[in-house]
Amino acid sequence: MAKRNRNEYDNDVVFEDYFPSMVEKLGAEGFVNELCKGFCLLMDREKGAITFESLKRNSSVLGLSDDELRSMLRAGDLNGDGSLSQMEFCVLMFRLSPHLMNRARMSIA
Ligand SMILES: [Ca+2]
Repeated sequence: MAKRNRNEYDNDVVFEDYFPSMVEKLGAEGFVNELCKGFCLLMDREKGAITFESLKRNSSVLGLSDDELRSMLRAGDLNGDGSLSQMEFCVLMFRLSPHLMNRARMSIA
């Protein structure tokens, strides 16, 4: 019986550990696409943005405490509306990984 290995977003995936190998594998453009998928997983579907509540629902996946979730929100919330838009989320993820940012800039430019 052939087994398909498509469940890359299972609960045991740790985001930060996953980044470098993902960029290797996907290239910067593919990495951004994966970020967008990550955003869709984490966002509040009614608001279309990541909120503290929507992060909290996924806190077991992220492995972060309430305080860490709050500081993640604060760090990424550029316009101060208390939630992360898709753009803010991508910017935050890149900021959390400075060397990835450099590589992405090189391949996008
Ligand atoms: Ca915001």
